Amino acid sequence: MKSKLIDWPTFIGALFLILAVSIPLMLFPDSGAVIVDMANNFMTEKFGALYLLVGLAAFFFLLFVAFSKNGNVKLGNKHEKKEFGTISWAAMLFAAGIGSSILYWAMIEWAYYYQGPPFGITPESKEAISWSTSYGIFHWGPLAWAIYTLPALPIAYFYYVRKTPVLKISEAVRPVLGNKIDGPLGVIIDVLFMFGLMGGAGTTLALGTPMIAEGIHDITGIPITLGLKTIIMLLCTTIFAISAYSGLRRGIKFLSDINLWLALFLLVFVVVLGPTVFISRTTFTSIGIILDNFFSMATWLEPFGDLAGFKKTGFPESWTIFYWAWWVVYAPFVGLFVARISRGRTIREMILGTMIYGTIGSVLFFGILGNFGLYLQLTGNLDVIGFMNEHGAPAAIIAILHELPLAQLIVPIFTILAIIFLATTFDSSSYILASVVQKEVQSEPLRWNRLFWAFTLCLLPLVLMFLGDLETLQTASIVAGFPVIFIMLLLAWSFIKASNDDIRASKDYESPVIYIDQKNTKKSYERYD
Ligand code: NM2
Repeated sequence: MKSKLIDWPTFIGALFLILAVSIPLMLFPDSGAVIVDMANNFMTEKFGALYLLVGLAAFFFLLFVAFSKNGNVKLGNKHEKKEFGTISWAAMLFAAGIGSSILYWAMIEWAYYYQGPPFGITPESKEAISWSTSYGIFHWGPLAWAIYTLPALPIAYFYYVRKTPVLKISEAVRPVLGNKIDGPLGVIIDVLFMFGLMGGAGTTLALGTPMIAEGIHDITGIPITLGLKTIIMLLCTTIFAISAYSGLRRGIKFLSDINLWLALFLLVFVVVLGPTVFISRTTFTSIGIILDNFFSMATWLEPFGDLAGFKKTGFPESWTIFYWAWWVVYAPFVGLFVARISRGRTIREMILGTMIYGTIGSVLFFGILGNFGLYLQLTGNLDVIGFMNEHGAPAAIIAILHELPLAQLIVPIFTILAIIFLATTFDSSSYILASVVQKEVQSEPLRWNRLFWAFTLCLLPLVLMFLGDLETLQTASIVAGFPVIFIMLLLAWSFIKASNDDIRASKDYESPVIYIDQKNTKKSYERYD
């Protein structure tokens, strides 16, 4: 019986938690928004240091693992080839982990920093401009990608090395929590992860939908109404539901490949036909600024903000902390996904690949798209900031694109790319949500199950949009991310514990690629049972 494959407590638990949060928000949108706001402020102000610590800790932990013996371990059998070539692998990784938000923020993040810079710098000064081109890259840079990679370690390890056919977060913490994860504790861990991912997805949809609506409005002249936004959400859901339904190799890989080519086209177009020299010089300089200030950027919490009459900017709460929370909620999902596509690679390849390709991708988007907008601002061709303050960020994004040659072509391409970027994040999310509510995943989770989560991911933001507005959802990641921080800790610990045990027992301890024979893992595995 197929329904026996479903892990009903997790399935129902996740659904229940989502409804328990959404229904009150739907019924009382105004007080709901106030409460969400309070919860956000509470989390970011009281636990800011904890969120920032996650970024730094994940980064150093991964570097340590990559260059230790643990990094030599091969994910899979001894002579197994890589399941996906490196380009497809990097494209899928980027397409899954990054959604339409990169188009949104790469285009416009600088404009916020320009007006509201960190470190007490005068807004709109030359210094503020330098920071404005660097901070976006930092928020999508190596620390952020490290947050994404960490959960992939234990998950890939248990799936391909110990060959446990379960794609679940709870399974990946078995070495630390032992049998307890077979009871309610395991269900709680999986449900909290699913809840986090849905919060992150809510943030993504809440930002992506207005931008896509603006693009469609620009192309067709259809006014931006609730109806248009609803159609957009439904259209995106249909695309990603079909993709998730067709599975990993056909649907998800196919969309990721188109995504890659379209994105490359857009980037090359802007670099070549835009201010090439300005873009390259500014991007290069930003990398230097980030390297020079890496630790200050990673730890700045504005501790004297409102003391001694200083003016608090709220920059850390609105940006770095919010961002880390947003990466955290997506991280176990990206981990599950990266793990799933990394068969045949070593742990080191997986870690360095994710951090390096991921960061390069972010640098390209922010460097090219962001600096193009900045160029328009500085040369006076378009007052992006004035426009944004008056008409909002999505309209400013489209206005920037209009400054390119062949804008009639570029706006549709940008809009389609945004839809595909959204779809490639959501198809893999529903694929993973479906995997987590199954007791076992041999090759792919059940089809109806994938479809179910595809629609659930979109349904709630849709209803919330009708009743309130999307703004409440934009910061959903912060609250939903809090419990996930602790799950991240368990994941790291669990990986080290299990892989150290196995490596010690392995015959090719000294070789550059360590293949772990499952027979040797048995003993250590049994200890946890
Ligand atoms: N992250 C990368 O909306 C999206 O692009 C999905 C967002 C966590 C900031 C991920």
